[in-house]
Amino acid sequence: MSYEVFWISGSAYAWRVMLALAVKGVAYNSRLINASEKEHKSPEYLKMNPRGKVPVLKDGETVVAESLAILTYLDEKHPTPPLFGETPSDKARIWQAVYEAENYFMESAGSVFLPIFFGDPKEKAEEIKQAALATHEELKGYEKILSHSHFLAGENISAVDLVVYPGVMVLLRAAGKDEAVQLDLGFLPFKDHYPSIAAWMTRLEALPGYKETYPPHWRE
Ligand SMILES: N[C@@H](CCC(=O)N[C@@H](CS)C(=O)NCC(=O)O)C(=O)O
Repeated sequence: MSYEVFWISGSAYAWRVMLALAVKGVAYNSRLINASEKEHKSPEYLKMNPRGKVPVLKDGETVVAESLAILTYLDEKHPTPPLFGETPSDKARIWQAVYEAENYFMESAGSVFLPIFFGDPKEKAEEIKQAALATHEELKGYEKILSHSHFLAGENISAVDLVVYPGVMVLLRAAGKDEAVQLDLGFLPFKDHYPSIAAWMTRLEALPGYKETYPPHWRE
């Protein structure tokens, strides 16, 4: 039986899961949720995830929410290529990087992109600028790593790449909005500021199956 992935177009968290399936070459049924119709708050959906959030992965009777839990589940079921390393020290190193990405990069990037998408960027300009500075610090760290290795945890793709990539994409989408351009947050043109990160993004975008993971409403 094939997996079902419940997702919202443009969700960085759901994107991780679809990228993981692409990396592992595993087929899945896409269940794209219409967020404006609040399908993720329907009684049927809330039975799968009472928090009403995406992503959710359904594997027969098994239902998993929380993107990192889903990545772990998929890694157990399809160990090749491993997303969380093979040795204890690799696992620790990758989990450390994943938690750092979640707690520092996504935290600060979210404080940039959420008010741009859902708030009032003019009113929140100072907070957004502060969060942008913290985000640049994290990006500088990634730029340094990627200037001498192909992926964020070494020469092989791992969970940390799948956590950071969608976050960068959503950040750049927000940074390109007219209201954000006026704030001069220093992310664009991204390739000029962060050439090694940009090259890594191109590598990830070459994954077979990448195209299906791209947010459909971004194509419009
Ligand atoms: N910690 C969760 C975060 C999931 C999350 O925040 N999803 C957002 C989309 S990016 C969502 O479903 N938002 C809809 C809502 O809260 O109504 C994970 O890693 O899966």
